[in-house]
Amino acid sequence: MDFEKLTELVIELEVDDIADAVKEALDEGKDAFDVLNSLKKGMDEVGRLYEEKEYYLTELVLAGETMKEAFNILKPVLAASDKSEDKVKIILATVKGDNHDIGKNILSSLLLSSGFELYDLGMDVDEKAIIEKVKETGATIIALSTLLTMTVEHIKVVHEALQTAGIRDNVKLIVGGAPLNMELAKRLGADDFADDAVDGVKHIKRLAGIE
Ligand code: B12
Repeated sequence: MDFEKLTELVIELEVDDIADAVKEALDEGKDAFDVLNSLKKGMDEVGRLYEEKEYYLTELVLAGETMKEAFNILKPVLAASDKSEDKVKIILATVKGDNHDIGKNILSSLLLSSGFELYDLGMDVDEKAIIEKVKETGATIIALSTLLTMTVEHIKVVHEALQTAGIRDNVKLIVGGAPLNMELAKRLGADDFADDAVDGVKHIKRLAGIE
């Protein structure tokens, strides 16, 4: 299994074949980080095709699923490696009261393939769980998703709970989801907003001082 083929499988959204291909590459003795890089290359291309409107949301969702399948195989191998130190830690969640996670999961795949250490808390997550995780992991970035107008206010709840806990200045808060825009995000206490996952990764890299 060569690296170009792995990249191709991601671009072609081969969700059913990717796990076997990754297994094959690892069985051949290929380095898990090189495998990850070839998958990331595919994901970068998917991002580019999306930005150029050759791919749409359906393709982005499928690419997310494809990466998820690949990560299921890669994760334990990567976790066992000592190269995974000094990574920027990110907490990702859909806010309390909101059970939409498709967009969050796309962002999750993109962040993992960009080499971040990710703590995905899932959906319907309250401020207590987020603060606990920040304290436990020392994460410096919190990324929150919300799709419901009804739940956007929960971003403010998280922002204020971080202030109360005295750790607001230790983290950057970025938010996304259809009912939001930069102005509203800032009003709710967030530091940043991005309107899609591809752009979200770019913003997060900037917040982390990587690019
Ligand atoms: C799928 C869906 C559901 C599924 C969710 C399944 C799941 N596991 O996620 C189910 C059926 C469970 C559902 C339930 C409900 N839903 Co619904 N749902 C949708 C639907 C059709 C698609 C959402 C979606 O996944 N889009 C695809 C993803 C990829 O897009 P996305 O989430 O916007 O994410 C992108 C960006 O926003 C961004 N992004 C997202 N999060 C983040 C975070 C960060 C940090 C960053 C940087 C970027 C980022 O990146 C993503 C990719 O580029 C939308 C309508 C629509 N067309 O959007 C309604 C919609 C969101 N739902 C709606 C409603 C009202 C509901 C219900 C209340 C319905 C009901 N009466 O029960 C319940 C709520 C349940 C709850 N408590 O959450 C409304 C919300 C209206 C509003 N403004 O409040 C919508 C808009 C439909 C409508 N037009 O009325 N829903």
